[in-house]
Amino acid sequence: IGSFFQETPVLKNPFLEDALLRGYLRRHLPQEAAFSDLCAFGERVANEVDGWGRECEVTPPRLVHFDPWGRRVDHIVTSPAWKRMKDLSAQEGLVAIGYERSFGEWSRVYQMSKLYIFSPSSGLYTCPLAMTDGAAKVIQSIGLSWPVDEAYSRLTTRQPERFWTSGQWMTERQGGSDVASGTETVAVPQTDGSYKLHGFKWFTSATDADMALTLARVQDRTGATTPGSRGLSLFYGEVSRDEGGRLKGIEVQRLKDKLGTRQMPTAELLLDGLPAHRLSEEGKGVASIANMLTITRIHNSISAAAAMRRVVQLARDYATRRTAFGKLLKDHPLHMQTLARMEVETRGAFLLVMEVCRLLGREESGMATQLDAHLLRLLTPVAKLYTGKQAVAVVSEGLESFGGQGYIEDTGLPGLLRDAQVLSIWEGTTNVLSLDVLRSVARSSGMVLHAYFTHAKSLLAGASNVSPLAPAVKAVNGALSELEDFVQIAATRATGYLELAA
Ligand code: MFK
Ligand code: FAD
Repeated sequence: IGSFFQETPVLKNPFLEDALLRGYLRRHLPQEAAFSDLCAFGERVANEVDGWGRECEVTPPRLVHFDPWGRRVDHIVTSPAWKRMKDLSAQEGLVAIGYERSFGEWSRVYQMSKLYIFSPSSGLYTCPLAMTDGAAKVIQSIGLSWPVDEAYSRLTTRQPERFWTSGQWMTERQGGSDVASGTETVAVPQTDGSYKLHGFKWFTSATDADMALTLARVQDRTGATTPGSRGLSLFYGEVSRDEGGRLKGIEVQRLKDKLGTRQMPTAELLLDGLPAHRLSEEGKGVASIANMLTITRIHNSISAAAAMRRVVQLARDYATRRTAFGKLLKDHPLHMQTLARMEVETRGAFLLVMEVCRLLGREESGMATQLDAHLLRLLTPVAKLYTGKQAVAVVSEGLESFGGQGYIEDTGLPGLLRDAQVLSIWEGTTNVLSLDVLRSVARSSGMVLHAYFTHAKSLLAGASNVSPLAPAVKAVNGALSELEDFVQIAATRATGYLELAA
């Protein structure tokens, strides 16, 4: 049999291993407190949390429909590691940091840096955290009054025993992208001003959440509803149980059998009289949940960049251990070229996503200019759709860099690829987000594009100070102006086409 065994790639502190992340933070957020927190968290991720993430993967959730005596209970049983992730998330402030704003306009960059380190080891706990963050953002923007003030304080707390997560129930069988015509769920008004929801939610992730934001159509006295987007309102519902242990107004139909994200339950839910409160004006549901979409799409982009970073870190480490043709992989120029290409993609993704986080932080701390606001609206879908695609390509290439071992399940590597595949599907598919980019251009009369080109030129202006680059910068500036004219015309045409198609 022989005595040779392949060496395992070692996960080192993902913060200390990431020169780009540290360099970026040193430039923008040089506070010692943030550095030492990220360093300590990185140590914890490598030595403790990564093992829990693996436990979540090998102990997926299961649904228990009935108790031993035949009563319907609909219990989603999750692993102890999944529950530890919840406590850890509260303790480490993975949602709270964004709302405490201790680092002012840089608080989002700090929060997202922590999530970036955490994500590939989190056993997909980043999914409920994204939706929790999104729900807190929606509630904050609507106003912290009853009945959601208590929910907000629980979503943003650092105390594990008080911490709540939220679901985001939008997709129904008829339409996940086309929520406007696909939503059949109705909200029946009650005499006390609350509602009861009846409908079927086709995909609900991290369904062990404590509450959810969802969309439904308010019924009038005759039972009629308004079709399309103008008939949708935003609702808040708590997931709770009656004295008999039965879910109030919800039946868990089944758990989805998924390609990836297996660590986390995704359920089909029958809403059968779920008690709920309307949060938006009637007919303003989509516009009101848009804040949640912005936050979850940014989280998605962070997860995509983080998956790329993780596979590159592991592949680099492996290249220092594995020998082929008489030398280490790192001494094969062709292999290093492959790793270098992955590194470039990862860096590009990281910088794009961090720019979006920076803009979000500026907007939330009241520092954003109009240009910043336009850029945030434009770059959020761009970053989500682009990094989602990059993640699949880079992680796939990354698996190949381990040779056959990259295909072997208990190395933990294949899960990275499975989980990357969802990033371009949920929270808006690539094409749907492309249309969202056009929507943002159209609604702003082209101002978002103008903001983009102004921003690109200001970045170039920085480079023109480096004298060897000056002629190139001048040429690119000219090209950018021409491109802006061209893109504005194309966008106007595309918008006209969209209106025709609608
Ligand atoms: C690891 C990280 C993981 C992250 C968590 C993942 C968990 C999984 C969770 C999910 O997948 S949840 C389901 C996510 N579903 C989607 O993302 C739906 C995809 N479809 C779209 O995004 C459609 O574009 C959309 C449903 C929003 C279109 O709806 P409409 O009703 O056809 O759009 P319309 O009429 O253009 O817009 C209605 C209003 O919303 C308008 O405002 P006004 O009423 O004030 O005019 C729009 O401006 C506004 N709006 C739409 N999209 C917006 C937006 N506002 C800001 N930002 C946006 N992106
Ligand atoms: P469709 O809308 O039917 O899209 C099918 C195809 O058509 C796509 O390629 C799409 O790009 C394309 N398409 C659609 N419209 C257009 C158009 N106008 N122009 C061009 N192309 C178009 N949803 C929730 O609400 N909550 C959750 O927690 C949740 N969790 C999920 C977990 C997982 C693991 C998965 C896979 C999905 C989850 N979803 C959730 C659902 C997800 O958000 C939807 O699947 C997604 O938005 C796409 O909707 P759909 O499945 O109806 O696809």
